[in-house]
Amino acid sequence: MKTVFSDSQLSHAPIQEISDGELKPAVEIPSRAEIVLKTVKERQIGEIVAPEEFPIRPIHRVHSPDYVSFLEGFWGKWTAAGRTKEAFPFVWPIRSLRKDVQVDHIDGLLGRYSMDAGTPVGEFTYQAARASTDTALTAAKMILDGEQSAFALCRPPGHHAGYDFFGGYCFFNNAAVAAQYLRDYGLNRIAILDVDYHHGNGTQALFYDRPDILFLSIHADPAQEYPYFLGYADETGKHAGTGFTRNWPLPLGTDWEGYSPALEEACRWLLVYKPDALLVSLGLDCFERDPISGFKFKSEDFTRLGQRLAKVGVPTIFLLEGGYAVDALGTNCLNVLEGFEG
Ligand code: Q9C
Ligand code: ZN
Repeated sequence: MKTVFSDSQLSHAPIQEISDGELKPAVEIPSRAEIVLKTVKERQIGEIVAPEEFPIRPIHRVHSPDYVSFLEGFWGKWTAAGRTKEAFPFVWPIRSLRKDVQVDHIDGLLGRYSMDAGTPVGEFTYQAARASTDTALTAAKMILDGEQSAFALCRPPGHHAGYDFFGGYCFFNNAAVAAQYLRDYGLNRIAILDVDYHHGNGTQALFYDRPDILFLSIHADPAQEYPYFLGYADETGKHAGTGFTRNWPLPLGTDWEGYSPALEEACRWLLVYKPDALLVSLGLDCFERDPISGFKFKSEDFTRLGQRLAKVGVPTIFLLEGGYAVDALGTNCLNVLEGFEG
């Protein structure tokens, strides 16, 4: 399987994040991608190619143009306001506040276009997010060109990002942009299986009313874990998309034994749906030593995950999402990919 990656994705380099009432060292850091890339080379799973540079159009198919422009112009506006460090939002237009005013202040804009205060935005965030999406799109193009699998080594991740907001370390929804691209270039049915530890709220919301993109997610119960406000079992889609979203929220402490029945059910949905392509939002944060997560996967369990997905028998793109136990990230990621390749 080919891997897509660009050094430009390393330029987004958060320093700190707001967590548990203090500023802590950021966990979504460039070394995550570097160790995965290093392990791809060591285990020789295939060629590593740089992404093609795509125009903005495929991103505009999923994200609002004003959100994209906000991210693009963010650093200029931030520094023009005299700010020098990375940025965090701190005020949001929620219940009782006005959503219809055209905010122009940078702190207002940060809240207007975000879902949380835990996602630092820096000088090169836009550039890296574009490169990350280019990586996903290049992998999608490989599938259109007849490859049976591809690995998009995306960073920053994407699955929490929505139509017009960033959050959860995500800026552009790489999996969603790739899925829409596959639809626009000839495939009829796309399935997204999100195995990141956190619910993929952005991806789910983007396709919630659509039957042409099936969204399946196995994750920590949002009653106990971020993102708290989406990812419950009763969310199954709406309008024409009714029945085309499925969630398996699992309790903290879930290990492979607790996880695999949900995975079996998800795979059965894939067999029924018969997608033309499968996109796997591949978070590796189910790992037992992940510093911000509460599942109990061992490294060998990631091999099992890859093996099970191979049996689905559909052209598959793996897109890196979360996973923060940096020292084990390469091993766990390549275990999935090698398990899949058999
Ligand atoms: N005290 C992804 O895995 N909250 N995003 C962490 C820690 C945000 C994770 C709070 C978690 C977002 C792509
Ligand atoms: Zn995650």
